[in-house]
Amino acid sequence: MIIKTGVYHRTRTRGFTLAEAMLAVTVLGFAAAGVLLPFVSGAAVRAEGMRRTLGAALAGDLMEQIVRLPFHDPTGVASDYSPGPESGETGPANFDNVDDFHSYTELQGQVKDAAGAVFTDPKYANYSRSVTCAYATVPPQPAQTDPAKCNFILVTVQVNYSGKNVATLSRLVSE
Ligand SMILES: [Ca+2]
Ligand SMILES: [Ca+2]
Repeated sequence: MIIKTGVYHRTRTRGFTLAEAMLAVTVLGFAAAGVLLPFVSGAAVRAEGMRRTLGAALAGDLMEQIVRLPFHDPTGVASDYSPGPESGETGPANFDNVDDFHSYTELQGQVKDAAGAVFTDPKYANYSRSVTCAYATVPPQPAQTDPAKCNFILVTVQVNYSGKNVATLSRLVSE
């Protein structure tokens, strides 16, 4: 009986059964997936990082363009505190005060440089930008519902990539 058991063991160690081989292949498959996954997600993270970096630059560029304008419209009515362009103001080229940029939008593929020309480089093709301007107060000033009593404008620039927000920049402009 002892000798037979020894022979049995030698037979068993000659090779893998089909089930064992399949198990080994499965385990190797999982191991390979585990090794490759970090590389795949690493590339995705890098691409996302680049989108956000360019998005933040586009937000910053537009913000610079906005905040260098005067707080009040130079030719408008001093009591006009309704955000948005005045009559005849059609775009950044003739916007003459900060709140003219309220609701300003550049649709996807229409993002413009500081001179007003649409970027032709394909890397800008999926970006869009939008702006809101809201009259605001800053503590310790009490909150005001009347914009005429506010001496700040909160400017917010949002940049999207294929409709997904990649950068949002807010700045307070004082009167
Ligand atoms: Ca204006
Ligand atoms: Ca205005």
